[in-house]
Amino acid sequence: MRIDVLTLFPAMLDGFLSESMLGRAREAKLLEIAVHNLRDWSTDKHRTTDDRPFGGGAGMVLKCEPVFAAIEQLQTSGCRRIYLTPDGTPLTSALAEELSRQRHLVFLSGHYEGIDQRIRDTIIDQEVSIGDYVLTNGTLAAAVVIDALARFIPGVLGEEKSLTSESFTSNLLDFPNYTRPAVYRGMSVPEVLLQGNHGEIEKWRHAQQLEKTRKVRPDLLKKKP
Ligand code: 6GU
Repeated sequence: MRIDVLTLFPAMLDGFLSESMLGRAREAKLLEIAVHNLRDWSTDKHRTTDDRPFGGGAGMVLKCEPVFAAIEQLQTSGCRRIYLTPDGTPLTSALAEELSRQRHLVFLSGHYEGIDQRIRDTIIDQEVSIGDYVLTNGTLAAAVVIDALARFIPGVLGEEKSLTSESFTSNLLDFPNYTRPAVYRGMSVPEVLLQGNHGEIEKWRHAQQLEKTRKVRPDLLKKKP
């Protein structure tokens, strides 16, 4: 899969996209990611990308010219052009999985008070939010969406535990995990995990998942599995 990210803060992504699983996925060519500075498409000598809003009000608005020029240069036929914004469709595991099956994604990170509506009306295919809170700009949100979708690309997780047993696929939160030592500062690992009876371990883990989900996310229990 190919991903292009358009942002005013490319340095926010450099380290993130080179570390850990994403870094390895890129080295293995499972993912090809390019981060671009929107300023590179500004046309005036001050490298302007924003301007004052028509109608007045606080803050600045991302201009049409650099964004249209950038997206028109980067887009390919059939690619999905996504604008990261708190008023977009909420990101879910299902959406991340769907995005992971696309051949080419172009992410546009907003900034300031917003972007010119004509961009959203014409060269954006989908608007995505990562939750009900507001970030200073969409660049971290783009990082979150990329991380979430990368986990669904075959080969990215390697020997990690299977995706199907996970919280937002099964609608149950995870069970508690333990490793050696069996007793640490007087705290013992639950006996059932030390006995090696896999049927009993499965039952215990499922009960733990139900209890945790009831306590923390009762809304998940009402959803279809
Ligand atoms: Cl996608 N962008 C910004 N700026 N804030 C957010 C967000 C996106 N999703 C949640 N909050």
